[in-house]
Amino acid sequence: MANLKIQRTINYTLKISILILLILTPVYSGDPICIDGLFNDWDDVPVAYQDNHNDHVNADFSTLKITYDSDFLFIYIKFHDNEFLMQNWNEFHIYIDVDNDSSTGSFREGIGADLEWFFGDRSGKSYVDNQLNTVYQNDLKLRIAPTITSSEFEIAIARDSSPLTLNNQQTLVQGKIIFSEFGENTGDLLPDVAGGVSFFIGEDFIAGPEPITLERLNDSDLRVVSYNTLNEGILDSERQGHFKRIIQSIDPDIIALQEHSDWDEIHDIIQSWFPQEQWYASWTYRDLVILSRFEIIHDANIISSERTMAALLDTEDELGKNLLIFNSHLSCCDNDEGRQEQVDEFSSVWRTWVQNGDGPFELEHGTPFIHLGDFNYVGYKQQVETIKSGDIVDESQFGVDFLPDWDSTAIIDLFSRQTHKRMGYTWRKDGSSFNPGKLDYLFYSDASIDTGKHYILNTLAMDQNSLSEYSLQSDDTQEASDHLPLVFDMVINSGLGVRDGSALPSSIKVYPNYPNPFNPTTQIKYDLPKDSYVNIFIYDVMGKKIKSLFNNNQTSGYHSLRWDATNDIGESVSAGMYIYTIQADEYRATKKMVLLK
Ligand SMILES: [Ca+2]
Ligand SMILES: [Ca+2]
Ligand SMILES: [Ca+2]
Ligand SMILES: [Ca+2]
Repeated sequence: MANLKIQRTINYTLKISILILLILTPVYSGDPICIDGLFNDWDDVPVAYQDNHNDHVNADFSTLKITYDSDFLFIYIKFHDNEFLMQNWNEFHIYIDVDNDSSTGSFREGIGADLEWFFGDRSGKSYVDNQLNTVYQNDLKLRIAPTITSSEFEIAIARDSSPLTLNNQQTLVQGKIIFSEFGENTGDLLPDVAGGVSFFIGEDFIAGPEPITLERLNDSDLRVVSYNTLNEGILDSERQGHFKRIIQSIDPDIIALQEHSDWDEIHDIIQSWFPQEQWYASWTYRDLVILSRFEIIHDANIISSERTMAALLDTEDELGKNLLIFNSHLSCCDNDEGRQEQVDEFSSVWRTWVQNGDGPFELEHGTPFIHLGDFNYVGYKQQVETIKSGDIVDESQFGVDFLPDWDSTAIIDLFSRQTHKRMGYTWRKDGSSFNPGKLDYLFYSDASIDTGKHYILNTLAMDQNSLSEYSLQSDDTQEASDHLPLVFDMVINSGLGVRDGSALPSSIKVYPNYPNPFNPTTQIKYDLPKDSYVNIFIYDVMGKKIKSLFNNNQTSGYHSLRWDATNDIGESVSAGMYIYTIQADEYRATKKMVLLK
């Protein structure tokens, strides 16, 4: 009798437990994180742990977020204050219990860590079946952004990497994470109590990004590519075929090369790849050269180290103005002082040129300009700041700060991603201890230039169909150079220019929004042959209306509206696909657009 009672109680308890489990088992969902050094893609990811303030020695961990997509485990770490360099100058350790089993791996703060990664040392340890293996960034497919100092970082580790699958013995589904300031029991520990921060990986599939096609949005867009060709790669017979396919598929108007010191052979090669048109080449300054379909009016060295050059291109017919290109290859690696001096000097040269007209050649006020190249930015973020906003560090030698754009504002630091992957790195060397990073930059004067399409080409990330479409091979960018080409289209006339024929459109027409994909604004153009009641609404992919862009009577003619990626209450919306509809009387059109962040 007593036994039966116990049995019934057990059954009852079991039923209740299962019920509770069913109710409490959450559905885990990943997030489409782009490792690019921008963090708005983390906005919707819940905080996994908020660490105490002032429980540290040098570096005070604050916020931890954890998510995943189909390829990567993503970790976001933010500090309460100060800036740090993730791949150097620190003793930060992360411990990951990848099988959620405290009896396997190295026991630490209540978890069994099967992977320890020492960020500042760029090495780690993986424990599999009680065997210890030393691992490096490429074993994890470790990607971290930004590559410069920051108070927040986004980190990706491949879910199929050997340390996370315990040498293919498991699929990563659940684990625990600890961050430690010094890799020992001093300094800040995250979390503040033993046991780690748990994470779970659901069975949801996170689709890859909408591929960025290689073509221009409009034939009239001017395209520039910045490319460090690694030790005169284009002249290297072993690599020339890779470069030829890459450059031909990009089809640029302007090519800015770094690590290229031959002064004229390059011109013949580029010309032979594009025989239909005349190409022009600048003089080669140190290892910098600019090639262009437009005549080069002037070119010059800009700073004493010869690490920045300029070329003025005759784009009068295309832009109504000439175009100024700065091409830089700054000092490498741990030479932070050298890089800072180079950007300080650049800012002072530009200030003198703009303010006093005292430069290497005559320059018309308002000339559109971009500054691109291999900036080797792997240290202090101040060096980026100096180029962007003219904030000079050594003012005693280089003079006062100077906002570099024509409208006395900062210029724009372009954040691009790879065409087929949510990654923003432009440099990758799998045999190096350094994880891939953003070393190549493009800054542009937004007072004089609008962006069209822009991307980083990484053929390894492209599918076979896309490769075939552009006559590319999977290993092209990998074999050509340790840098990837950075492509930027300039939009000068955003479609509002001269129209021939009658003053009024003959039929109703809605054009594709432009640019698309876009960030952060896009333009929607449409023609009305007669006065109409017009409404333009924007919907998210779930079909929810998020913005009424226009809802009123409108006169016949050529119209355009801008959408700044905000909803009806003025909040910025998240990256992704959106749908816009235009209704004018009985006419209705629906089109898709993609917001990139
Ligand atoms: Ca990001
Ligand atoms: Ca802390
Ligand atoms: Ca374990
Ligand atoms: Ca702590």
